[in-house]
Amino acid sequence: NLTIEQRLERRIVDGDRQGLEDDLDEALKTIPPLDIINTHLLAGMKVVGELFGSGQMQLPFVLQAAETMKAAVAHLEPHMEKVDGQAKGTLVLATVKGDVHDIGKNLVDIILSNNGYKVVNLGIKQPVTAIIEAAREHDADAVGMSGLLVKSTVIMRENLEEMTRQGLNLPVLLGGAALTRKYVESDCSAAYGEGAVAYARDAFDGLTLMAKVGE
Ligand code: B1M
Repeated sequence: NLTIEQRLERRIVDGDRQGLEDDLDEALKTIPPLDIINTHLLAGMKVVGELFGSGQMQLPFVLQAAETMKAAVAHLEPHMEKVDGQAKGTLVLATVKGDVHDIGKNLVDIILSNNGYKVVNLGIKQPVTAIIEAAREHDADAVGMSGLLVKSTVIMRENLEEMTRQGLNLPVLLGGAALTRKYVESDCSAAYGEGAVAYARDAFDGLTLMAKVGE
């Protein structure tokens, strides 16, 4: 007999969407939606990452887990508190070239959007040219890049070099599981000329950093 929290975690690991919404509605009676995501659903995703990494789970099942996670987030989103009013600032957000992972990026979008920021979410596999173009077109206050592959951390650094060459020196937020604070604050900062680069450990960190951009 699992608790509702354990059941939700299991649903992510098993990619089990049958009755997912009923379980989420039950959880919502006592747990705030963001806590459901951060504590229970992400716990399931962590297990999936470990199983996949150790060869105990095959890719199609990882994909099912990701789809279940997305469905859960979509169901919870309307229940989240929103700050109304003028946009506090604009963030152009993308998963970098060659990388399809977007669950974390989309959480950043949801959390910032709900807190009064305008987020231009470009999607996955975005070349730096598209990011620069969108930053100019939308007169962005900051750029956010997400990526989960080790390869993506190199791409991010290259993107920063290209942004410098193109004369874009907006504050940049970098996030994703393969990054470390040290890599962002040393290698990436060094690659970004005049611009400022910050490491966002999670989506709330992203929110805190965006608030600093506006100061
Ligand atoms: Co992939 N995958 N995957 N995968 N996958 C990882 C990343 C991996 C670590 C798994 C493992 O081996 N243990 C591994 C990378 C290894 C490496 O690079 N060294 C890996 C691999 C190898 C791959 C493929 C290459 C597998 C293959 O094809 N053989 C392939 C790559 C495809 C590609 O990108 N070209 C692949 C594919 C997939 C799926 C499509 C099946 C699926 C993604 C579905 C999707 O996103 N739509 C998937 C998944 C689900 C994972 C794991 C299991 C979970 C990722 C996730 O969604 N986590 C992952 C394991 C892991 O991360 N340890 C893994 C939950 C999410 C909320 O966390 O995105 O980290 P995360 O976001 C966090 C923070 O990082 C931060 O905030 C969030 C929390 O609040 N954050 C930001 C993220 N971006 C931010 C931006 C910000 C601020 C904060 O501001 C800009």
